[in-house]
Amino acid sequence: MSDPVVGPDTKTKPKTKRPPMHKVILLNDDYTPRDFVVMVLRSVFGIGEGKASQIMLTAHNRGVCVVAVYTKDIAETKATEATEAGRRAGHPLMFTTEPEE
Ligand code: TYC
Repeated sequence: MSDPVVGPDTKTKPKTKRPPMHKVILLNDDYTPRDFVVMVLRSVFGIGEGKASQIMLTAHNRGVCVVAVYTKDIAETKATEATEAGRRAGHPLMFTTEPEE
């Protein structure tokens, strides 16, 4: 007897999908000093001075600004760390996350 012919497993997806990405979003408030926001963007997200100032100003003027995009875990960890840095200094600074598209 010949062996049964087994075709390729069409149900197995190739494992080339990138993980879904999540945005970290900076929210404006009326109290946190601008310099403090820039300092947090630089220290927590490793963003340079010029870009950090732009992000801060966009949030200041429009209410929110996307800071960066990461995998879910990293986005949540950084948003918490940055919000916590504000809280420790007595500022209401807030970062949130949301899935990208
Ligand atoms: N609006 C704040 C102020 O006028 C500065 C600020 C900018 C705070 C951006 C938060 O996400 C922010 N002092």
